[in-house]
Amino acid sequence: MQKKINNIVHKINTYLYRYFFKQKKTELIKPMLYGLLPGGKKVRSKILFDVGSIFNLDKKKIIQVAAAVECIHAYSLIHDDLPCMDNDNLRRGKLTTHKKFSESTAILAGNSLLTIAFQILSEKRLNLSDQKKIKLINLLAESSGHAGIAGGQFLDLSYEKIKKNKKQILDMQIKKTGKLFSFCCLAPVIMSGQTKYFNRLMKIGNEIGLLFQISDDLIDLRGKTSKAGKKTKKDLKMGKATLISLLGTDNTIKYAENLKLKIFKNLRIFGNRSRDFKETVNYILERTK
Ligand code: GRG
Repeated sequence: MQKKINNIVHKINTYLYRYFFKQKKTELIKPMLYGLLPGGKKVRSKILFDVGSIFNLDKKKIIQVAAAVECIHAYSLIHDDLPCMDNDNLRRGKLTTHKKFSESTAILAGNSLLTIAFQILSEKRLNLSDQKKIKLINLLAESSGHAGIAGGQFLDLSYEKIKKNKKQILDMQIKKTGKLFSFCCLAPVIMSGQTKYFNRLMKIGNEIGLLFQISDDLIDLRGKTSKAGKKTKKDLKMGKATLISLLGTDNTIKYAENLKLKIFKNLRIFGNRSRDFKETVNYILERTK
């Protein structure tokens, strides 16, 4: 599994370095690249590859879409670490972008990573019909904005130190984390034109996002800063609304195990073609960083 992920990391990093090398040489390139590379597990890209292989898609196209996703993801991490949000000094084992550069630079580098994601998806060299590209761009915009990552982050911050129920926590986490995973499950459906699988993969994507968020919360609770590459044991201190704070650790683990079974059940229709995907789901649940 780690070998497969390393292979994907290498492919995406190479694509992104080359892409950035071709950009106009501006002052923001350095902080953008700092927040983007190296580092990062590239789990979202792995999911894109896994679903891409279910639909037998060309890996070159998947790499380009994955590069766009990693730019959005890096943007969200840079902004998440800002003093006005989670105020963190460490990310991916190094100083956060605003600590390394400055707050305003981190905001602008983040904004530029957001827009470059759409630049990548609208490139001529992404060999898809214009109609498919527009669909991808539309879905990625929807997944990142007020009804997706940004909206989820808003809820996450406004729920601090307030008791929230399960429905509210799940809604916040599906937006904050699930929507980008959902995009990774749906992009290959759009690219392949096999739209009859849209709803099934949207559901799977949201659930994988939830699973990922639960494992992230467990790492925060039990993990070491040195291993995680970011400060752990923060959620409790900040009064974050998580499933762990509501249900307790044991029940949250049970919830996650159930979620995994649901995902596996929904993948059954794809038979052996979903083997890599299932491996990734197990990895998400068992990861320690
Ligand atoms: C609209 C994109 C966008 C951002 C603005 C700041 C913000 C709003 C959203 C924050 C979203 C956020 C940080 C969600 C948490 C998701 C999560 C568990 C991130 C950790 O992902 P990993 O572990 O990170 O995959 P690596 O470093 O491995 O890439």
